[in-house]
This record gives sequence, C-alpha cells and structure tokens, in this order.
Amino acid sequence: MTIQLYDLCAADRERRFSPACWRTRMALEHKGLAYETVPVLFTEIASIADRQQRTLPVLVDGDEIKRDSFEIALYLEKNYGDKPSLFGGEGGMALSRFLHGWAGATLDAQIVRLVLCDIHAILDEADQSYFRDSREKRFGTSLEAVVNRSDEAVQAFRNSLLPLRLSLKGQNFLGGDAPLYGDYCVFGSFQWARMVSDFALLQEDDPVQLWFERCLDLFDGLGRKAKG
Ligand SMILES: N[C@@H](CCC(=O)N[C@@H](CS)C(=O)NCC(=O)O)C(=O)O
Repeated sequence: MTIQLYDLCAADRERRFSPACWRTRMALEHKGLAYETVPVLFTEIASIADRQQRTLPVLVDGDEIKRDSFEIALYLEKNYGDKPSLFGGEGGMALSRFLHGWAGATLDAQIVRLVLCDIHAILDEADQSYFRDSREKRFGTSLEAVVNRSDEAVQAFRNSLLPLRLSLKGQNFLGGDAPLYGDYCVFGSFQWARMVSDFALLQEDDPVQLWFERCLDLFDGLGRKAKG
C-alpha cells in the first residue's frame, strides 16, 4: 500500500503550508518513496487515521502510524535503509536532532511573528476561529498584536540567522554538497512562510535565500511548484 502523508491544508486544499509537514514531504522525496498526500484542515486532525492524532504530519505506512516529523524521519531511515540516507550516518542523525529542535522552536517562533495574520487569512472558516482562539490563548494577545514587521524586527530576525549564513557561504547545503535532513528541517520553516505570505523574509542576495532557492529546485522543483 502506498505511504500516506496527512498534510495540513488551507481553505484551498491544494495549499499545504505546515513547516513540519514540509520536512516530512522532503524526506519522502529524498528517499525516493512513492507516497500520496491527504489534505487535512486543523479542525479535521482529530478524525484522521486512528483518531488519536493532535498534530500533523502523520504518516501511515501499512499498519504503522507515525507522528512527529523527526520520529518519521527516523522511521524512514530505519525502514528504508536501502534508499539514500537522510542523515549520512549516526553523527548526522545527532546533528539533525539539533536542527530539528532549532527550526521548530526558535526559527518557527520568529517567523510566526511575521506571518501569523497571513496564516489566518488563508484558512477555512472553521479553522479560522480555531486558529484565532488557540493562538490568542497561546500568545496572550490578539493575532494582530503579535505581528511585528517593523524594520528593526525584520533586521533582528535576519541578524539572528548569522550562523546559518556563515555555514551556507562555504557550502551549497547544510549537509555539504548535497542536502540532508537538516536542510529539510530549516527549509520547512522558510517554505511555511512562502506558502502563506509574499512578505520577503530575506534579501535576495542573502546566502540563506540563495540556499533556499536551491532547496526549492530539489526534486523537480517540488517546493517551487507548490501552490502558495
Ligand atoms: N514537533 C512536531 C510539531 C507538529 C506540529 O505542531 N504541527 C502543527 C502544524 S505545523 C499542527 O499540527 N498543529 C495542530 C494544531 O495547532 O492544532 C513535528 O515536528 O511534527
């Protein structure tokens, strides 16, 4: 049976914007596995697969139901060991764990302050009210008050990417000459913003932007062609 990836969608179900789902999508492509994506609204998550799920991505592979993008990457690496490695060995796996944590906790938390209202704008009506309620509880203020696109805020965000920028000045991908799962962890964050907003997070000549463009071209331009 083909692998199924339950993938967060906007009101337009072709619009897939979750950073974590993008990480898994790129991992499946890297492995060269056949899969299909199943679009899921926020308010539909509880009714998918075994009805035990609270977040996406969820991957169903035969009898296996896997959640959490990093757990899914580990599962794919272990079960499809004959396919290209996502980590390039044990050390790469350990370092990817750091990039997964940094992208999910730090990078996503910065980006959300630039695009939160854009996310809300593309959601289906029921999802809009779920999203507003849950995020306003989380942030303790309105969605509108969270967003700060002042020059200072944008510059501070760009400055915070210096370690990424320095790495990517000397190599094409975080994984070296070719991408590894660590690249997809960080790619997911920038692709999330790109799928929901036309706000330019980075300057065109920023080495991080140039790396992102290279990632958009991977797998026959999957990321670039995606509907945003
Ligand atoms: N650490 C998890 C994060 C998963 C996660 O938070 N997914 C979001 C979409 S990016 C979600 O499903 N949220 C559901 C909700 O907020 O109700 C992973 O990497 O899979």
